[in-house]
Amino acid sequence: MIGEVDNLTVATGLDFELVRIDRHFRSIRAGPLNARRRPKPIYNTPMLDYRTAGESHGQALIALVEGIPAGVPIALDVINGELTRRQGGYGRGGRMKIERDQVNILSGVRRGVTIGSPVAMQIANKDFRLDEAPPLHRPRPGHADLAGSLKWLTNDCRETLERASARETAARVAAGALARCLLREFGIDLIGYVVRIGEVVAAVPFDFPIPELRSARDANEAYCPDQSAASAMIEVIRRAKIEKDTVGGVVEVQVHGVPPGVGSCMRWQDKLDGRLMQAVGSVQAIKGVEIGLGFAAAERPGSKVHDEIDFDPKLRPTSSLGFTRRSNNAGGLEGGMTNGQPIVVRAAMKPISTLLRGMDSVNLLTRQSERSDYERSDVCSVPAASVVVENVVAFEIARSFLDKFAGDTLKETRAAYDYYLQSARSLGGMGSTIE
Ligand code: EPS
Repeated sequence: MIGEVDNLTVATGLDFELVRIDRHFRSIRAGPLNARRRPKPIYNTPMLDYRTAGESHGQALIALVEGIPAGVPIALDVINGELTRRQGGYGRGGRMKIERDQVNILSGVRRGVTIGSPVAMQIANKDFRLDEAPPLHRPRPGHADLAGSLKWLTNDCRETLERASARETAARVAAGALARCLLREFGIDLIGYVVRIGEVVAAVPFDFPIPELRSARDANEAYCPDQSAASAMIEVIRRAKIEKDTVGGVVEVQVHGVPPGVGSCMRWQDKLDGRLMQAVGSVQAIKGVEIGLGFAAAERPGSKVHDEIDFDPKLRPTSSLGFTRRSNNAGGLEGGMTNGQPIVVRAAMKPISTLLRGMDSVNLLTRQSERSDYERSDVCSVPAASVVVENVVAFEIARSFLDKFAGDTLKETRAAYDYYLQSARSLGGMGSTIE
């Protein structure tokens, strides 16, 4: 299979192998010579992955992250900071007053740095009463109660709801925040915020620097950078609470600093837009995911959708490599790959399905019509969802980033990244292409 091996030296001073698998599938694996004599198969599963375990009122939530390279400094304050933000936001219920979500790293990290082994993280539940929690027989429309009870052949909705609960998102945030520790080594930064609650829509400029957006977002409990929209959003949530109802909304995530070429158009499984949609669409209560202009692109002619291309040599050091756009309607993704522009993902969250006023339902024991059960819940957790989606997006970016810049160690990943950027910057003009 291996056609040729070239060696070259790049700015980092490391030697590299260009491993040509065959004419059609070419894989460039960068790393110190000898360390990577055998190329990895191209069709391997994504290197970085995670699983979660735990019930809402079980002992703890667990996130198990595999495939993070050795040598990544882990900032506990970053992970715990994201967990604390996830607990907050206007409209949260009583549970968040009980819990103090903090991660306990059980494996994979030594003296604050990853060592290449799986990273197991635990978030203890203070409200641990799984065995004592009462059964629920009147499924809440919109929750997993009925579908899950039918699936697992039970009349007790609790069997399903304990795992279906959005409490699990704490583990996802921990995994995503861990992945951010890798991303920040490469200057990749993210921000998530709320752009809509019910009918209140915020105006958020997409070309603002992240630090400014972040301080505007953190100035209110709606997690929305537009202060006047934030006040109106809080009012909508307050009214919903009085009416014993719930409200949904839309969150948006921007990712800055991702170089071009992350993701791929070669296999549908590797398309980064598809991966983002799957990951974000799997977050509890998310019913729609858009990239860039999203559904609005369908309303416009092509000339008003596609982002025209310019070249500005001054911007060559940035992730755009100098190829600037007059708009970012593609949301940073073309052909399933990053194009160097900020990535923009939006997600629509339905209103929480536990309503204090209840909804019409059926008692699973009697099959008679009754109002649905009430469990302690939130009136609105769209602000919390902005934190969850931000970190879920972070994980997917890190996963695709490592697919391109694979390495057992951060040093190898950095070398692959540097090698790629150096090569990409020399494309065209006076530079040369890689043959
Ligand atoms: C949540 C914990 C849950 C709910 C909420 C999110 O805790 P409890 O059920 O004990 O109140 O507050 O879950 C839901 C809204 C849901 O429908 O499952 C959390 O940690 O985010």
